[in-house]
Amino acid sequence: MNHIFQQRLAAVTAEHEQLLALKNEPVLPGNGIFERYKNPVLTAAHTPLFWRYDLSPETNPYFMERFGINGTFNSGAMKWNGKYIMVVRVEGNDRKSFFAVAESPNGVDNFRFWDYPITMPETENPDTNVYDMRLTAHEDGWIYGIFCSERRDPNAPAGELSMAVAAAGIARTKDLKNWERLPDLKSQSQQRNVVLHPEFVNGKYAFYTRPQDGFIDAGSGGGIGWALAEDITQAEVAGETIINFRYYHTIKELKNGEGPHPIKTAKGWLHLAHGVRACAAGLRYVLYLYLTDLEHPEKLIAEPAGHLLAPHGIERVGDVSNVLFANGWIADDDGIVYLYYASSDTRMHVAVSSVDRLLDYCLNTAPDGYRSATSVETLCKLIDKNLK
Ligand code: M1P
Repeated sequence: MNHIFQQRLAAVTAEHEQLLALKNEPVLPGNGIFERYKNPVLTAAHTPLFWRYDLSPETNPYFMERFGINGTFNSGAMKWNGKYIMVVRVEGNDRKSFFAVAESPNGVDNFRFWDYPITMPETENPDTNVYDMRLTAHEDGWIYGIFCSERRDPNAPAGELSMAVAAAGIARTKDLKNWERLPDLKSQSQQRNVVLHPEFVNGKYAFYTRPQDGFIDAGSGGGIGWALAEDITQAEVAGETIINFRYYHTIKELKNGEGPHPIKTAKGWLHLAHGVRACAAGLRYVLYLYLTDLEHPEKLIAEPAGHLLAPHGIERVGDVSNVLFANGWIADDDGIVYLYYASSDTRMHVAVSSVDRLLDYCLNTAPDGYRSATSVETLCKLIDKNLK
């Protein structure tokens, strides 16, 4: 038997097993709102060796990678059959993303990929790239995956190879293995970060949208939108309204987008979203929370100023640096919330909180006053309270 092959197979297998079995632990004392966990929960190195290597010494004598994985990020999440599930955006070295399921028994470590990635059916207009799935177990009985479908702009001039069109792809499943692809969401504008609300609203399917002027620019889009659709099998954005606006000199002045579908709580729908601003280092993506009315999920009740989570330490660096992005969280039956977030378009992390704590944060953190003077007012009120 080939010596190099055997040696490398043993070393790579041992390293992989050690990584998958690594116990995670909270970083304490934290800020009281949530606890970050020490290790990323998924990286490219977590993907199965039988995805990356040809395991035959005859056809792969040097035991070299035959299919490179570049990143595992922007994952949808749900609790399913007692397991913590992520539908992960896996990106190959060829820059194509695809979806794959990883599961953990406890939500914070030991995530393992299922043997096969998801084979997502295409529409008659094949996607070039698919990514960032939001999972919704809808009250109609289906599990929906809404994701970005990207295709080359048909109006791109010859030789212009980066103009693209983003649309919301829609698929549904009962077992996370077999997916039925429905027509993409019809919309006047390009769409990314589209999310399906878990309940019917006035008997209709409700979508959180993100109208955008171009593939990258939200432009005049205004913020996170809301649209109702009669029929999920022919879903169309008609009469979109903006429910979470962008503002000058805030964490979301350039763009924002809904994260996973909101969590239903006694005090309203708890939303997680990302906000983007531009700076000399490029775009900075952070995560923020807002709360909407239980009966009218499109009506804002509360929104703390600023970010909930921003890139920190190693999270700052990756393929697209200075980015936190979240499209999956799980609210467990005991009220614990597992917030899965990706850093720098590279890897997945978890932060743990609870519905009570996130509501407390949402309802008792001052909103943005949009001026330095109002921030100082807010701070002085707290200092007064503490020092009197
Ligand atoms: O690279 C950062 C993120 O950029 C896009 O998000 P948005 O449409 O809000 O700008 C997406 O491509 C996302 O996947 C990516 O993480």
